Amino acid sequence: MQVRLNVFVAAAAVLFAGAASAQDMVVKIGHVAPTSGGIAHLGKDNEMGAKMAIEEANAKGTMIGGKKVKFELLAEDDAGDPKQGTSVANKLVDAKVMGVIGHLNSGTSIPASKIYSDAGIPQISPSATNPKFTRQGFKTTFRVVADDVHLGGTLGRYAVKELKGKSIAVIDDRTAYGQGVAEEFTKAVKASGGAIAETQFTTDKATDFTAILTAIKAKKPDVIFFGGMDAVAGPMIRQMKQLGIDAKFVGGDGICSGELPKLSAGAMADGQVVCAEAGGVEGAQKAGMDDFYKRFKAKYNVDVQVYSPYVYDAMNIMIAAMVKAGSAEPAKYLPVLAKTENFKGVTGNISFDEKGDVKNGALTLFTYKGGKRDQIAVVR
Ligand code: ABU
Repeated sequence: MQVRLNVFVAAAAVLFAGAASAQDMVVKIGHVAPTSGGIAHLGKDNEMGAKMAIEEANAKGTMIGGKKVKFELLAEDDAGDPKQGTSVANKLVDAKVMGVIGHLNSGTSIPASKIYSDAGIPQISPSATNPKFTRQGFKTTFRVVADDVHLGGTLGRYAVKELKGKSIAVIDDRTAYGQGVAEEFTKAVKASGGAIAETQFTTDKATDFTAILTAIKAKKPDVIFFGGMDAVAGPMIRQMKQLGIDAKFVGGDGICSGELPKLSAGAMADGQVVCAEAGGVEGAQKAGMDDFYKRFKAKYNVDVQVYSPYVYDAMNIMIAAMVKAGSAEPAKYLPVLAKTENFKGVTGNISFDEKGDVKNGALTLFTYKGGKRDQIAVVR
């Protein structure tokens, strides 16, 4: 009889493990990224980072205000489209999420931030780098990566001083991110004593760059900067090779993915591409990032693209603020979140400034060798 009772208790424990019990408090957190379209691989990378953080928080039995919490991830796809971005932002507000991690793109994060601000819901972007995102005066808006002033500025100086660019061409995809980072790059080139030989534009959906690359080729470029994402950069690098353009190809975090070599169909030469991730760790902190990369690969059987560690940290920062505040109510934990100081994340120690930006953000410069990202340096 006792044996049967034990079997029943064990079976019930298995059945209910992982499900919210009557005493559990359910806390919904939204995540938004483009999980369809050209940069779906980046959006899925972000979403997996969010899921990993949520699952770990649930597994360790996180308590808020004396209650065990079951976090629920409401993952939405904005397709990188500003209109769809605002539509899913409204959907998440209606679903009564307590916070949002996202969006991935600046072009979606910026319009969505007004909706979250109006609803009083904290939003942390792990990857939107346009400076405007945190400069709108919203108390609910945060980001855990450096911005385009830092990205474009560093790359502009690098193009002149390290790559010794004499004929520099600039292309951007006319998105909030692409245009913004290209403008900052251009300013830094000029401030470093360089000059821009040619400026061309494309879109974030374009696939044929023959006309703009032909115009650039006439200027005999030694450096081409692209403000845009890897899905466009890959075919652009391939077409540069087809047109016989032997120039360095430089871009921000949007091109700095694990997928870029595949997207360029192997057309990039070793050391030809220089890009910058909008964060970075060095020294003793590198162990945390390396460990995340390993755990991510073990869990999902795919490599990190760029941003998933930043999503993971953003989610954990939000949860830590709820725990510290003893409440998941946005009005209660928002002031605690804003005071985040020295949070020990896998992407480094994170503190927010008065705008909601990461303090003293780092960048990591990479090139590609043998089809793999190869670190050049971490710079602040
Ligand atoms: N930071 C690059 C990709 C995301 C964005 O800012 O649009």
